[in-house]
Amino acid sequence: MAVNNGQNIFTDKQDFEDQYRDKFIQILGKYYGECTDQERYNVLARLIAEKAREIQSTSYIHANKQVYYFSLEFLLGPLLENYLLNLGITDVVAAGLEEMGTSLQKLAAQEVDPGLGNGGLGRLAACFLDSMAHEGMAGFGNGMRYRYGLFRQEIKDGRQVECTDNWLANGYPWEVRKDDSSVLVRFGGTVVRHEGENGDFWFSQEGGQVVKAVPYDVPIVGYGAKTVNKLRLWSAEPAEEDFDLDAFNAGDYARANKFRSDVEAISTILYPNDSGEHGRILRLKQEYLFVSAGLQSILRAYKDKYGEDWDHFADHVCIHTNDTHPAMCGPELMRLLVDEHGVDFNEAFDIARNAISYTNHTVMPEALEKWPINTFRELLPRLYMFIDEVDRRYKEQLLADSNGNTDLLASTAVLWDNTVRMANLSILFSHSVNGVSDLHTNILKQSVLKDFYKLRPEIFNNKTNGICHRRFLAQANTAYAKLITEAIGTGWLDDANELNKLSAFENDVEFLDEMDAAKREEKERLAAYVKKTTGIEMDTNTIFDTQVKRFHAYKRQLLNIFKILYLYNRMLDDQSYKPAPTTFIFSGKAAQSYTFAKEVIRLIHSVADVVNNDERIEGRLKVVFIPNFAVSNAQLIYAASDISEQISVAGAEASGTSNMKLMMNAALTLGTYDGSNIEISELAGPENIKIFGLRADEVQQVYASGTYFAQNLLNQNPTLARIVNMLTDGSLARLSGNFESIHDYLLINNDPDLVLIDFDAYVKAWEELTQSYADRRSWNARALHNTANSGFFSADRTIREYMEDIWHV
Ligand code: TH1
Repeated sequence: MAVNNGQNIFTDKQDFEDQYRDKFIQILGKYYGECTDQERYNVLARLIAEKAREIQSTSYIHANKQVYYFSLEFLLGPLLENYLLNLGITDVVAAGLEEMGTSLQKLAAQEVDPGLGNGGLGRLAACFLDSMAHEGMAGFGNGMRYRYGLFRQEIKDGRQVECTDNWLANGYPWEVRKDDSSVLVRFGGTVVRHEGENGDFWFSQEGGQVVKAVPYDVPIVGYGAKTVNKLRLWSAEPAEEDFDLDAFNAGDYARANKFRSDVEAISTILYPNDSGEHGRILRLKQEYLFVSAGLQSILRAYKDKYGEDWDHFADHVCIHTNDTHPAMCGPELMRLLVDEHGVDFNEAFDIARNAISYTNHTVMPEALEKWPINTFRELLPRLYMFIDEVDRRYKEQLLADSNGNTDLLASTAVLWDNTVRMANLSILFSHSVNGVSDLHTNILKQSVLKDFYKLRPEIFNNKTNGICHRRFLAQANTAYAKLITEAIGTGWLDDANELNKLSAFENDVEFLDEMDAAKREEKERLAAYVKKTTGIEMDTNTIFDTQVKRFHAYKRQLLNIFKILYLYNRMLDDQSYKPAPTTFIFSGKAAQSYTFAKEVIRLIHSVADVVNNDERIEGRLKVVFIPNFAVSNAQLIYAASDISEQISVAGAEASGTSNMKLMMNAALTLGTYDGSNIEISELAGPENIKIFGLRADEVQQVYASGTYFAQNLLNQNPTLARIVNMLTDGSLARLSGNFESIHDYLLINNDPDLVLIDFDAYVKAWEELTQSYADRRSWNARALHNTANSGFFSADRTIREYMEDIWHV
């Protein structure tokens, strides 16, 4: 693919400057010179978005097949620099801005980082949008425009404090509101049966609450600027006729407004706290809103193009469901086809199944969505009828096929135990089910979804995750990217496999020394950010050992902390013990209601308080927690890291994606044999990664045998027992008290994530790995080998596999 050099967008920097200056008058009615940096950023983004839309209007009209990626989360990150890179106009814009007395860096710093996702799942969706556009396919995102993103994390006295993320405060210049594409979505009410004169009948849902779903479109620019797609995000508003005018006229503003606020609540926040029935209904409403609105707008566009030729719907439209959150796509598509377009029931089912595919992202039982049938039916009475009927026919068929054996029914039916099981719903309505790493897909086939696999093995497939290497390497790590491009040219931006050409430099000492300088530059950039945001100093001569991701017990941040306490204790005991000087970097958020995870964050701060302030360790160990992990600071962190901590209990992390980002940025992985770490180790080779600990099958054996007792293990391991004691003996209590609940998790709950079992192997692996850091050339050669073999993890590759095997584009 030819790389766009941007010349058809701005002929030169003067042309850019002229167009940019004009925009100020148009948009703000004042001159560039009178504006703040925030206003200047806004106008710049509006100009670039407009350029993108001009390409969009010509790029996908003729596509024969369109893919719609349904996801409740899209974690886009800042877009300006990414779009300049993809459009090929970074240099001309930067030069123009310099001419005008400002800088790209300064304006880019004004951009918000929208938190419309929790972590890996939401970021994956954003990386996929980038790759779909890069691959030149018509691939659109469909999601929710939350009024507030995931909370902003502040740290007070070592504790996480959640603050509102008012990301729309200065407007969002990339989006365009499309009033004329609004659709209505109905909740509640009753189903009415209508009869025609010749005995035919049909149903309609009447009454209840009608919500207007209003789309906001964000252009998605592909690298090379050939294709610009869009992400459509839905916002919930009251349908006009429902405003309670009587109450308003009677002066009862609270009542008049109640309906408005009830409706707007649907798109107010991302993933409300899982506790409480109210929160659960709100979540279900969110899921239905973006599913119904998205499908209605797809059907409208389809009808405009192909008329009522529904038989061929699945030849032209793919609906991909990101986890079970959009599971209602199947029955909702049927409902729309049957009730509004007169399609026959069986035909509608076939159309839906042929169009829909599903990705599973986790085996954690608590993430498997289930809704009480009563709640579900009350909120979505007509939709429920479709689920009920499809499920009834499914059960009938299955019983007939299996001679009355009910085992498969119990595991695979949708309606069971008075609940609607969303994973089962997703699978029943999909022609493809995929996991997100080799190991994860095998676990789905062999255990979590084994009965589905028995019944329809052909629908199961693996699609190992990928990441946007342009954002997370080219853009994030400017120093290293420059070095790479000087060595192998720019082809790797287009095709990440070209990173392989870097292998030729693994013995080139000059190159390896330049890598060292590049890494230091990135460390300094991170250190400056940390200094500015927290006041903490980071020594860029130390190893940057990084674990950044959501806080969750299975990800075992606790194991990492125990290692730090081990090193600390040992240094105090033995003055000749000198571990490699290391800065331990943590970053990530814990769900508001996840008490254990929040305690682990508090523990990190207490350990930092003790270790960082103890002169006896001579600054060899330093613990740094970087608040408010988000795409923007993640980019800084990955680029600056030497070690990638990927230490989940084996079998629990479906894939992981920070492991890929860190590998690409030349960090060496220290990890368990879990998720995509296994594929990393195969690509990097055993000398260039450090694997430790129990394997997934061994973990299962430990659970199954029932012979593991954490207390027994501690009785035999005094070093570890001492660390566990520190949780409650006051050693770490100075900042904010002891850690009884973590102590209980280990001893009363018997260490459910096997932290204690893997501890010795982990410490040994860390010591071996960090000892090898001293020989920096050999370290850099291994780091380079990682980058050189990381091309596989470009989301471009992942998307090509989806296109070929699932979407048939
Ligand atoms: C994550 C998985 O934990 C991670 O292993 C994987 O790399 C990533 O998805 C992308 O595939 C998940 N995030 C969520 C978020 C919600 C529910 C389930 C999952 S699984 C809200």
